[in-house]
Amino acid sequence: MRLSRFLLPVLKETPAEAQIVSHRLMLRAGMIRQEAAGIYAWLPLGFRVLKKIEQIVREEMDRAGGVEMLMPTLQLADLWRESGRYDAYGPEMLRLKDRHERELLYGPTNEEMITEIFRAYVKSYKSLPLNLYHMQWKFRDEQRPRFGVMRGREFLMKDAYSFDVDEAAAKRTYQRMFVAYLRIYSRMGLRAIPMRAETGPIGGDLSHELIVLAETGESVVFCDKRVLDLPIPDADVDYQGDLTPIIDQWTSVYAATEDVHDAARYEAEVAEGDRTETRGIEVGQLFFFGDKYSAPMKATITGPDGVDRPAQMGSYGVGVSRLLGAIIEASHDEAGIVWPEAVAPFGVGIINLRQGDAECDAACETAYAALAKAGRDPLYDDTDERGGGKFAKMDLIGLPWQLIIGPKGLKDGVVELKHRGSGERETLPLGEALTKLGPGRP
Ligand code: 5CA
Repeated sequence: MRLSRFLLPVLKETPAEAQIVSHRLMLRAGMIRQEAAGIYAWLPLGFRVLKKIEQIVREEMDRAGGVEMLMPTLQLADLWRESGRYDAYGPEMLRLKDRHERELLYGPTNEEMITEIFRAYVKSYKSLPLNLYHMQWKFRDEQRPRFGVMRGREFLMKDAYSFDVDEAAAKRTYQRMFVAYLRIYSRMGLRAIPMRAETGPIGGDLSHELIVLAETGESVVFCDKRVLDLPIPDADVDYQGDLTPIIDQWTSVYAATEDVHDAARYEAEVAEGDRTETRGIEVGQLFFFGDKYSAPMKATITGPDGVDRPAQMGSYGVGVSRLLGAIIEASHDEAGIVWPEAVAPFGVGIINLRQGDAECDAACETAYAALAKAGRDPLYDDTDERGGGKFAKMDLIGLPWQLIIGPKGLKDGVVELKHRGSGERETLPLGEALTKLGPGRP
């Protein structure tokens, strides 16, 4: 991508309305634009990161046996009357009417709709387990939308819904999602800890929130700091096998949100020096709720014994748009964002220090073509802004690598390569820099 053909409206001033660093940096880096309270347009740079995050979530869901689909944002109120949640949900639900006076709502979550789809098509235990997911915009009319994409009113969620023949099978599905979630966040460079949690309006009696520790988080949490060192399962983890040892390892170390915190247990189980009471960002949540929806909505399954019973269900959410904020909270410095490689909007930024100079332009074009060919997604700053402004902008938007090409260096046959995370710089011939950045390189 050539910057001159892109839309990157970076702000020089710090926006006054933004209280936390991720919100400030997303606005300053031209990633999002507020269209109404808690409602954002995703500008090209932000959109690219959103897509990267979606793709990681998709790959890990598919690996764990998930099947992707897409449900609409608008739902019929009558569907929610079947589960009893239409009245119970309260003012967070955006309710509307169509031209025929039919009552609709903008979905805050999809348990009812997926249960309706399931009961229309699936009747036998032979079709189970089934784990359907989608990535779709949700609307919750939050009382206090704040912190940018962290607590939006419209936000992107990955929500998965599982159906099993009995409770034991449903718990195995829950375990598969537990493991998939460990991998999802770790691939984005985040340490998200599964913590025992309250179930709220989704319901059920077993739930974990995935929490990224951060001072700016909205959740108060208590954990044993040894949980921070537990190993993340490899990509070749056997989802068909017994995952209990992994789950036991993670759940035997104390980690709970404020709502379910057990002070006596905490003090008994956690050594004083390991007690960590802090705040965190909830980037996902797992729920097992049995027949809470399948019983009232009559989503029954014929078991091997010929008896019909409500399917055993769970749901599993990832806050896809919130994750941009969480990643930035965890990875930034005073100059701007420092994207982990896996979610960076572009792989390399090319800075042309003298646009219009034949030699500089030619070297930049060579680099641009080679990096594009190598699949490194270069962003070429081909504007005629001065060097200082280009450096500040590249640091702000946080691409992992910067390739700096100027007339002085080229006279000596060299360019400069800067690693955004460590700040390390290296002066080397262009060819070597391109080899270094080539396919398969970090
Ligand atoms: N149906 C279930 C799981 S599929 C569900 O709705 N779960 S949830 O309410 O916990 O939401 C899932 C995730 O969405 C949360 O963990 C959080 O990361 C994200 N989320 C929830 N509310 C918001 C919000 N207002 N803004 C941004 N992200 C949100």
